[in-house]
Amino acid sequence: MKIQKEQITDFNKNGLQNHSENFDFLAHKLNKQGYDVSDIVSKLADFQVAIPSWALGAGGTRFGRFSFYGEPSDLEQKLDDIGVLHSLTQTAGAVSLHIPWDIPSDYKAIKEKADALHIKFDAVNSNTFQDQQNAKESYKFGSLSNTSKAIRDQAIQHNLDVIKIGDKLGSKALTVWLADGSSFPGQNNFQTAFQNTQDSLIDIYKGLPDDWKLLVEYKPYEPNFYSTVIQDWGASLMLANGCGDKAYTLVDLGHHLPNSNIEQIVAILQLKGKLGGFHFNDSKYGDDDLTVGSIKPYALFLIFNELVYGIENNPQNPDLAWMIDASHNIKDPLEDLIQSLEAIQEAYAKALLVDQDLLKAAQNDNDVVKCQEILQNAYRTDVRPLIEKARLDAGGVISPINAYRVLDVRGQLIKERGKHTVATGL
Ligand SMILES: [Mn+2]
Repeated sequence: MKIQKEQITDFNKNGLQNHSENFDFLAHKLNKQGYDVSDIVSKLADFQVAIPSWALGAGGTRFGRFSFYGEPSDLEQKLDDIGVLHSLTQTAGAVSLHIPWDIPSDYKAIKEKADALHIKFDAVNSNTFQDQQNAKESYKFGSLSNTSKAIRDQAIQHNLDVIKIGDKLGSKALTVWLADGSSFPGQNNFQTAFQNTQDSLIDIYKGLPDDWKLLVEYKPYEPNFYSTVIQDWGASLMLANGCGDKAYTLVDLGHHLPNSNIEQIVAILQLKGKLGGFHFNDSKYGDDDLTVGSIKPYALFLIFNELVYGIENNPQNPDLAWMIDASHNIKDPLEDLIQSLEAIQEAYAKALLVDQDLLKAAQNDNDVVKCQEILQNAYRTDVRPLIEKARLDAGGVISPINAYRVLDVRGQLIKERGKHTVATGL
């Protein structure tokens, strides 16, 4: 299924008048306050978020999985789905592949398809959290941290293979997330597990092409429930520093204990030039992988406020790899992703409205009330006309969710693929 330009133009006809009125009203107001509206709109249009190749099908929980009809059954179809998202939103111009779930069978064909859909290959993800068919060694008790050298070597080799696959597609980063840890006290020696992980990561790092990054993701618990080898940003940063300049910390919003101050974590990592990647989702309790912005939109805004500050003020920090890392258990995955993309753009737009000079002055005056007013004035602004404008300028639709439903995308996909397809890797 491919969305045609005429479909987009047709769809936009109905809402154009309304959009223009709303945009003009907001732009006039913001211009009067000294904002450069066209600069904000062009920053929004430039902001692209990678869609992970495992997010196009229905996810599940350990209690079950409920199929969603018309799911993509191979990588080609997954790219088609991202193409649909990108045509409508103009903000999903990248894919993040999971290996081995999505190894291309024909690299040239896959690259051509992605090019035609204007999709880039972002970070590639390795998988040593489950055993692969015919694998010699098992990761039941850990991979890069394992006490067995043979198991560590197999896990290192897998990561080196993933780099080779990504390199053929134009990826520039490897993301490593480990399930390694222990479920019971005494099961692991913390120091040995950490040292083994560091040594293994150094071996992987040695295989990294010069223009690549190694992104080290952390998570406090799950699937191990007593300890995780890379449990927090401190552990990740130590491991990244132990590897070298091309290794960075990756922050996943759901990988924190409740009430962690994530905005402070991203601020300090940027100051140190060590924030490499970012995974979006939302959560109420743990790594719930819910739609971005569905539970704590204000927290997301505060995080974006720090990210925007860092992008402006920390040239020592590289461009970030942005990715949605969510699971879709009861919603249509494509609708869920559209909602996430919208929430990301909204938080970003609001953060761009924070007057950093005014905030700095209020901070220097210790005017606590004014500091809060500055942040919340930005947060309370309805920025949706700015996002619509950015999408329209780039060739997308005014309202992606409405367009998705009016064009009956899911109905078309079911017609093309049938009801009972299951996406790989789930
Ligand atoms: Mn993640």
